[in-house]
Formats: sequence, C-alpha cells, structure tokens
Amino acid sequence: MKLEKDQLVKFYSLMVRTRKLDNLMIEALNSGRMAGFYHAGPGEEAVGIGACTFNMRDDDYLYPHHRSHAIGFTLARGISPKGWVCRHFDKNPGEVEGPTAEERGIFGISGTIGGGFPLSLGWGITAKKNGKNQAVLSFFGDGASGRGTLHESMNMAAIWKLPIVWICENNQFGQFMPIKDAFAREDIADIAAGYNMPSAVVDGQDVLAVHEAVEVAVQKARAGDGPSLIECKTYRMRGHAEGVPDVDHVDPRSEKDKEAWRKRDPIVLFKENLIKQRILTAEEVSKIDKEADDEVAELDKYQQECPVMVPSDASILDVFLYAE
Ligand SMILES: Cc1ncc(C[n+]2csc(CCOP(=O)(O)OP(=O)(O)O)c2C)c(N)n1
Ligand SMILES: [Mg+2]
Repeated sequence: MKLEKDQLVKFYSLMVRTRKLDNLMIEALNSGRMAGFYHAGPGEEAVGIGACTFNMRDDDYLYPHHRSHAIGFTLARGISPKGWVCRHFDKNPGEVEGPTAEERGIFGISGTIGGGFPLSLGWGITAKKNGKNQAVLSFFGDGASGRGTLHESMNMAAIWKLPIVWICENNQFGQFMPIKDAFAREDIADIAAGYNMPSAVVDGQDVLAVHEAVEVAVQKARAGDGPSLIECKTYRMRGHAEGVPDVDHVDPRSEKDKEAWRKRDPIVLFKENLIKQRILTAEEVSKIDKEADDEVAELDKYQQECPVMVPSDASILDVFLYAE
C-alpha cells in the first residue's frame, strides 16, 4: 500500500519524538535527576516505528523491544507518553487520556531476555482461536536469538500456522557481546528456514523498508499463512545501559564503526528523503522538530508536578517493568 503524505510525516514525527524522549532520559539519568537504569536506543527508531505504525490493528498483540524502554512502540500505537515519562521518575501520572498499553495489546516486557517468545506464542494461539484475523508482532534482539525459547516458540508457531511476525532488531550487540562472536551465520533471518518460515533481511535504518517488509508478513499472518521472520539490521550507538562501560568483550567499542553508523542515522536519512522528494520543506521539518522539543519539555514539567508513586498506585499491568 502506498503511503500518503500525512503517513510519511507521521513516521518522521514519531521518530523525532522517540529520539527526544530518549535524550531526556539519558540527560536525566546521567545528571542524577533520575534513579535506576536506562537502555537508550538512538539510531534504532526506524525498526519499531516502521513496523508498528501502519501495519497493526487496535486489537493486535505486540511484544516490543526494550531499547529506549519501548517508547517508539507505544507512540506508534497511539499511547500517551505521560505514563512512560512519569514512571521513569517514580511519579504517578494520574488519569492519562487515550488508550492504555493493554488496550493496544501490550502487556509489558519480560525482564528475562527470551521471555517474549513463549508469551508471543500464547498470544498467537489466542489470536488464532479468536478467528478475527488478529496478528502478533514480536520483537527481539540479536542477543535474544541465542535463547532456546526462540526455537521452541518458532517451531510451534510454524507447525500450528500461528499469525506471528517475529522481528529481530539486530543492533549487532548483546550487552558486551558482538553478534559476530555469538552466532555462526551472518543473518539471524536464516533461522527461519529451519522452521519452514518465510524471512527477509531489511535495512533497519530505513523506516519505509521496515514498514514494507512487515506489511507483507502481517498480510500473510492475517490470511492464515502462518509466521514469518524479519531481521532489521541496525546498530547500538551507545553502551548497553547508561553508566555501563561501552565495551566489545572487554575492549572499548570501535569509534570507527560508530561513526560509520552515525552517518546512517534513520531520522536524518528520512528527513533528507522527505525534503528531496518535496514532501516537506526544511522549514516544515524544523517546525516538527520544535514541536517535539516543546512536547518533551512539557512532559518533563508535567512529571515534576506529579506526586511520587507509592506501590499501591502501580497496577502490575500498567508498569513497563524491565529488570537486568
Ligand atoms: C536471560 C537473561 N540473560 C541476561 C540478561 C541481561 N541482559 C539484559 S539485556 C541483554 C542484552 C540483550 O541483547 P539483545 O537481545 O541483542 O538486545 P539489545 O540490548 O542489544 O537491544 C542482556 C544480556 C537478561 N535480562 N536475561
Ligand atoms: Mg542487540
């Protein structure tokens, strides 16, 4: 399906908002304004946003990836970022307008890497039994591909022809381990052949390429043709978590590699494309950037005015829990 101008603009504005919210958390944690930990994901925005924004129905299921603590995924699903911002600062956001995560088929993230595979399998079984052509989008990292749960779940999903699209956000690293030292083949997508699933490898810096590959897989899932596996090649630009040494095994990660990937920033690439195709002018792009800055400043102000969260405020379902 050819995307309209407003859809292309939405891709851009969602990626920019994701980046700016990511930057807010990076600043807050590194300045000591926020406690805990944060797994930033600058440079990986095109994966979740490209896959989820226009390929999902409200009643589909989503297991997001943990980079940027899933903010791009929830924005793509039309969920207000107020709760996400507040919870990072241990604040109670109060009544938040718009759909909740659960109403958009998001039920949290497993603190155990690999826990998302059997959970998604369960939603796949539910979707199939419901008989309403729902789809499940299940994201995982390159590091998670080493878990046995992947194989058990992909095999069962294939045998039972479940409507699951498995999407690997391959940022080349699992904590301190480069994927080239942890996986015998070049492409994680090759795993699909073992389970008789179609697969694709796409440029994870290209929001349109991700959208298109996932669109095909979602159509297959809804039509009853079973699961697919899509691998999006991207790169982790920062350390595994803020404040953690950014190493490749024990040595500092290559600045040369980072520089090369920085030149392929998905937001910059898409912005240049929009301007070149005359979809937006440079001024219109600056206006979107400025609106996003203002929104993030407003959200930060909002959380500062909210009361501190107490345990009884937090329902188990509306908290994005993430544990190391
Ligand atoms: C079973 C398990 N082992 C280890 C961890 C610690 N851990 C958290 S994230 C992570 C790296 C996962 O790498 P990947 O799946 O590639 O995702 P990325 O963080 O690169 O986005 C690890 C090892 C964990 N949470 N669960
Ligand atoms: Mg990774």
